[in-house]
This record gives sequence, structure tokens and C-alpha cells, in this order.
Amino acid sequence: MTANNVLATSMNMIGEKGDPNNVNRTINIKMYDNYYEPNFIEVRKGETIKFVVQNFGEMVHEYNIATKEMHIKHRPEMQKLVDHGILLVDKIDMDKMKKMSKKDHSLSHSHTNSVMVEPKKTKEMIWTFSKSLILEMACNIPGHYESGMVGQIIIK
Ligand SMILES: [Cu+2]
Repeated sequence: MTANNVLATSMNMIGEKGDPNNVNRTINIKMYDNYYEPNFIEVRKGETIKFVVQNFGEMVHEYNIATKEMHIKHRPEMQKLVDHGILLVDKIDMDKMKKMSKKDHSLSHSHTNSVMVEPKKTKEMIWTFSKSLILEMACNIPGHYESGMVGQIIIK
């Protein structure tokens, strides 16, 4: 299996981008430096959730729904955004991101299962869960996961 196949299999496991016209429930997620509130949620298989993700911290944070293994794989990409000066402590340089991602698409951070939110801002993510398993909500910005920015999503 190639690396891409592994990723496709994982994506299939965690669910898919949800239909905005077919939302079952809204869950508010508050992000602080460096943790989520709540950091434990339960959803049902097949449920479509609108996550309203608010950043109350002073740093940029990510809300990413994935398996532990997928988060580990995503971390170098986040490091790369920092290394290129796109992801700053309290801001995302969108102009730079746009310009640089033309040459290297991995710098565009376009993932349906993740949002990056600047301080005092809010973003929404709609997600349909498809299988019964335990996933993690996590922030893969360097150092954040390690300092506790991770929570559990139980799909029943
Ligand atoms: Cu974070």
C-alpha cells in the first residue's frame, strides 16, 4: 500500500465533509492556550455535526478531527508552515500562504477535516461521522498537542 492509499483509508474511517443542509446538531468548541473545551464529545454513527470553533487564546490553533496516526502524519506539514513563515504564533499570513502554495500545494493547508483559527476568530466545520470508533480532536501546531491540546471524540 502506498502512503496515499493509507491516508485514503484513514479518511474513509473518520467520515467525510458534511452537508450544510443536513446538520443534526451543533457543537461549540472553545480553544484556549493549549486546550479544548469540551475535550470530550460523543456522537452517533451517521450523525452530521456542525462544529463552531472559537479561539479564545492568544495563539493560532487548529481543530482537526482524525486518528492518532493521522495527526502524527500531519504534524510535519504544520512544522513546514511555521518554517516558511506562513504560520506565525498569533496569525496566519494568508498572502504568503496563497503565493507559496502555488508552488507547493502542501502549504495551502486545505483539509476538509481541519480548520486553523486565529485568536478571537471563529470558524465552522461540518462533519459526518461514518464508523464507530474513537477519534482525536487535536491541534498539530508545533508543541500544542504535546502540551495537552488533544481531546476524544467517541462515535457510537
Ligand atoms: Cu493549538
